[in-house]
This record gives sequence, structure tokens and C-alpha cells, in this order.
Amino acid sequence: MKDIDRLHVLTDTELQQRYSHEELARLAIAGGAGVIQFRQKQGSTRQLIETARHMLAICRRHQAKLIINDRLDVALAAEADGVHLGQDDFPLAQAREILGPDKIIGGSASSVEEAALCRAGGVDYIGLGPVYPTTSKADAGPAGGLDLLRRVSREFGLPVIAIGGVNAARAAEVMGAGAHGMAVISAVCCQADPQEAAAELLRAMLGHR
Ligand code: TZP
Ligand code: MG
Repeated sequence: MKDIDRLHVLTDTELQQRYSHEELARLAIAGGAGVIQFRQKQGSTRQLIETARHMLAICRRHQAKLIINDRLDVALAAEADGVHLGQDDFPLAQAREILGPDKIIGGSASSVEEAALCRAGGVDYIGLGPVYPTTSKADAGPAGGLDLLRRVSREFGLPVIAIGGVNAARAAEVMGAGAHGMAVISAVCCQADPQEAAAELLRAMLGHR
């Protein structure tokens, strides 16, 4: 099993425009995030690859990992550390064939059934959510809650990264439910001081492991 870091920050330039993806990566890493997930739904493929390359350089300098949301092609072209795929994205098993055993593949799940599909597809971690209600993802669906998080964390033998409405105030119950870690957008990207917000999240998480 790969060593998956506990704090994942998904960069977002739609919910906020003060910081670029690169700046968010730098700030989140400075605050202690070990995984940066480049998440941008719009834009040309060339531009995505260029941004991903810049982000990878930042991640490499600070021993953080760069995961690309949705786009296997961008992950390959930028030589990122891995990809994060939803249930309707590139098929997980085929992504594994293409990326090989060493790259990180994360899969999104919002139910036990989807978690099983992630495991069957050969993921390295399950991104489970939304755990709480969130407005950061339009089609996030209903919150699964802590009971689902507890069950998936216990039953699947894979690191579970909780996502959706997760923040420092909820870190204790999230980690207490068995999550390996947490993935956030607004709790870092939309805060006045993203670096300090990441540091606060990490402190809250690690205090309750
Ligand atoms: N997947 C499930 S919920 C979600 C994603 C990308 C949004 C998480 O954003 P926030 O602001 O941390 O709730
Ligand atoms: Mg997706």
C-alpha cells in the first residue's frame, strides 16, 4: 500500500479569484498539505498541462505530491504523481494499466457500492464524500455522514480521504470515524490566509488521529 499523505488540498480558482492554482499550491504546502490536487473543470488542455507542470515544480521542491483531478491525459503529459477519478471519469482499471503500479490513483465514492468499485479498479485511496453538505461542487449529491465514513474506513482496507464540508472544527469527528485524512477546497482556498488555514487543519487532524 502506498503512503498517502493525510491533508489533500484541491486548488480552485472558481470559488475564489485571489490566488492562482500555483499560488494555492505554494500556500497549502507551506501550511503542511502533502497532496495538492489540481482541479480545474474549464480551460484548454494545453493550458491545463502548462499549469500542472508549474504546480509539479512547486510540489517537487517541497516533497509534496501532485494529483490531477479528472484528466489522465494531463497527468501523463505533466508527469504528475497521479490522478483522481470520479465514477464517470476515465475507467479506473484502464487508468491503472496506463499509469502503471507506481503512480497514485484516487477514486471518488459516495456509497459503499462505489467504494467497492474503486477497490475493484485498483485505487490507492478512496475519496469518500460528500461527508457533509457542500456548495463547492454543484453535483455533489446528499451528504453521506459519519456512519458511511466509518463503514468504508473499516471495511475496505484502503486509506479513506474524507471530502465535502470538511474543516478544522470537524476534524476530530472525521478522523475519529476512521478517515485516513481529509481533502478540502473551501476550508483552505476560500480562507483569508490559506497557509494558516491549512496549518490549522493539520493541527486539528493530527491531534485526533
Ligand atoms: N467532491 C465531493 S465534495 C467536493 C468534491 C470535489 C467538494 C469539496 O469542497 P469543500 O469546499 O471542501 O466542501
Ligand atoms: Mg471527476
